[in-house]
Amino acid sequence: GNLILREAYQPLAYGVETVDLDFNLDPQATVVTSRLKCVRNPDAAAGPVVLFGEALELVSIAIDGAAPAEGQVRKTESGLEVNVSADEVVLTIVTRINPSANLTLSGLYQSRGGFYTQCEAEGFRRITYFPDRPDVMARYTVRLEADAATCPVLLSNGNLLETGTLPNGRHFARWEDPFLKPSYLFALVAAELSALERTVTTMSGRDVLLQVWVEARDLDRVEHAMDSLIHSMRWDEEVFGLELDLDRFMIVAVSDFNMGAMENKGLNIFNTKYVLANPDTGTDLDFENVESVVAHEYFHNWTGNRVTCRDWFQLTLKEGLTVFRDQQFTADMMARASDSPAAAASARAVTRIANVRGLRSGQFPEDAGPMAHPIRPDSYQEINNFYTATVYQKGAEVIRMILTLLGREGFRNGMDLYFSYHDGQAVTCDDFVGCMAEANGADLDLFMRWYSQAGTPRLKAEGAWDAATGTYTLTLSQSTPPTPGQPEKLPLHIPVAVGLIGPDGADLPLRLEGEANAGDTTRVLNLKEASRSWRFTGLAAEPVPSVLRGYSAPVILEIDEDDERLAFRMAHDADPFNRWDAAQRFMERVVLGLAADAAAGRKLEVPQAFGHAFRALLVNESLDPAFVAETLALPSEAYLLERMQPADPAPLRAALIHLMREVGQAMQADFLGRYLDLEVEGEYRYHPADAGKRSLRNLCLRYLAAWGGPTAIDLAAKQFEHAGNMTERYGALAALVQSDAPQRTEALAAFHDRYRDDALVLDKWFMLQATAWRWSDAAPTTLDQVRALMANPAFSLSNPNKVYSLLGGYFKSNAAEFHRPDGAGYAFWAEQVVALDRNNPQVASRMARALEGWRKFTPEIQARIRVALEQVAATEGLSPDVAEIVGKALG
Ligand code: DPP
Ligand code: ZN
Repeated sequence: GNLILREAYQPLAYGVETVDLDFNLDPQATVVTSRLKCVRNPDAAAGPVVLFGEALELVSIAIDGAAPAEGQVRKTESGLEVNVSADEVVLTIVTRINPSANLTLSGLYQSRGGFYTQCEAEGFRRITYFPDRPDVMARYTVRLEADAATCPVLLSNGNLLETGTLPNGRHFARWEDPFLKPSYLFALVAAELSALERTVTTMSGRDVLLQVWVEARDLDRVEHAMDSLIHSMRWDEEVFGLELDLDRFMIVAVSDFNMGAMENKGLNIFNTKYVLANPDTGTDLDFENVESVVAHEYFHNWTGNRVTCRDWFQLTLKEGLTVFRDQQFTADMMARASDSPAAAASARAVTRIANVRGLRSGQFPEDAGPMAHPIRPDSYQEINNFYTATVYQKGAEVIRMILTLLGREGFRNGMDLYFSYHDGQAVTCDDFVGCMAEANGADLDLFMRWYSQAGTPRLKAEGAWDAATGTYTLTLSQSTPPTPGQPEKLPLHIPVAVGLIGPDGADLPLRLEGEANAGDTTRVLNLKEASRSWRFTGLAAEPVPSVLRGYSAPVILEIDEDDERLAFRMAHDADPFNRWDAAQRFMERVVLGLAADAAAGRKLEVPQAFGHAFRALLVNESLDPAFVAETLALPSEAYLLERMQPADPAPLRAALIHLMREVGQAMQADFLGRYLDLEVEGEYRYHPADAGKRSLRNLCLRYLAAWGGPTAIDLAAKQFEHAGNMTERYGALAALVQSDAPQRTEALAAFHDRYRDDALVLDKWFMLQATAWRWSDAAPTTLDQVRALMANPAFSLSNPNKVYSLLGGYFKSNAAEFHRPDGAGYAFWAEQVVALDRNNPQVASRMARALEGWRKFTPEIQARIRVALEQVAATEGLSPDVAEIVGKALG
């Protein structure tokens, strides 16, 4: 593949000032006329006008209204080059494209009869020839013309100028975006849609029109997305002083979409999965996801759109920052809905826990494999492969550390300075961190290493107690393992929040050596070197350290704690995140111990101390149920496989099944008791208090079903039958799927019948079956079931959501079944990756990534995976997307 280097950035010789686009929309032959006013960039080296183009038929090109001279327009590998001598030139380019044949879902494509676009990162060049780079910012006007019957709604960015009817059943609309934008933020929609509308007043008193556009039959599922949008607007006004800058803001839902959603200026286009939710079709988690994705895309209007990225290496500039903003928003929303300060703190912690779970199961494996890259990568072959957990989630953690270092006010001052300097510009991560530093007089030079160093740092914490002086010395050391292309690592600036717990379980006021008085009970220690010690004085007894509170840095904490100490922190740690983490550490230890026993053919026994600590949380009614559910939920298999050396999915699965069964059986009365107590009365509402109860009830049900006693199965079947909302229905089905009971099949059939015409809900049905554990060797293999489900009429390889649910579920969330010893899972993977790649390389590449971490497995497993990787790598006509993934995996 072609390697693009960050260091090779050069501005283009010509930028674009204005773009006038005219679309004559037709399924097979859409004609795009583009009028570009190109202007020489005084800061760039001389050169031609560079235009990128892909899968385009060039109809004509005119230069200042005239036909080009011989040799003036040159075809290149990536598009066109136009030689001009003037400082300004107007290019008129006519291209023809075929949206109905565009199965890549990048550029202009069709979904259920409508026209939609996706231009990030490089889709605009599949619409027309253009200097399709984020550092080319221009003003756009757009005219759309389409068939009025099939496409009654015509949308583009910005403000609507004019609409009208035309002969032959056609009609048109003209739009103008008053703001400068890069081409990746262009969008159009032409389809048969209906909108939910609201008019709201912004902080400066302007009335703005909000619309959520969906198919008419989905109008009963958009209220929540609209509420989320309004909440997002208010939050950005209150927290960052940022106001909506347009008179109208639109969200459009489309069922065929590669990603979650896209922040096109004034016209966000969303995967239906992140718009549609009502109590009958969406779980509490769906409601939460809709709220956070709506917020994420809305927040991009400032962090991404008003200030954008100079080049795609800077992607985390907008994504890390915007994920950070949506995580803060979610935490605030959860806290606001809580009815007491304690509930609010717990709700915040639950949000934080979910974020860290995502990081550990999604980003840690990436950082430990062949795709490991810094949050600001140095090179790529295909930019679509770099919309990663590292750029997004770890990027958000890096922004969060800046907040920790500067404080709320300092962070806000840095943001204000960033917008005052860079509004309307395409900038770099250095520009952002530079503003944070300048606004606070802070030195963030060392901190910048987080942008350039890949790999998950290990943070080692060791304590030494000196009873004679009442001094506790905490030594923190760091190291980062080598990653591809980065054999040596340097120390990072790691903020480590620390507390000390006294023997009675209460936090101790902290006093560092040399300080006059004891102060707060949690302190941030700034580790900037390979190793450093801190001495806490004035202590009466040996404390228990609680390190990395709130998960103050995206590292792996290595600390020697015996079972007793973990149980102590599970019971007492005043930092809810660390209390949860203590439970996770204990579970991880138990599961990995059981897996080692299973691998060695030893008898499996769950340690008693673990059972006691687990039960103490389960029956603790003073804790927020949502928090309890998090503490008792197993770490993800993906994360556990990273922690197991070498990784071996079969004994790990045996260990997990054994643990759930044993615990479910041993504590059946407690699970049942909590289950019965936590019933939520009344009409469904999406509210953290209710959601927390449902979450813990569903967790109890899963443990009970894992045990599998008849009362447990009856309970699950009853919940399924009488469920008043999707959270309960899905929770019951998820529990039943983890059993061999006949009710499993009945419930799956009933669920399918009820939602047979509901694509989004069926995604859950596909996913549950693809990810289900096999509780009995007599059950059909998951691979056989996945193959059978592919033949279901509701399944389609060309719909990304279906692929992510069924194939993605199997490849990425069912390790033991996917890595079956006969290698049939890998052969199936190779077959599907190659088939997908012919139509949609982005989706294929995501599936391909399921095996990139193959070197962590046992040698026998590696040998089998290698065969499949080599098979895909040897396939002719592989996309650059998949080629980069398998190439790096084998490299
Ligand atoms: N820029 C988009 C987002 O993350 C990419 N899908 O919101
Ligand atoms: Zn984003």
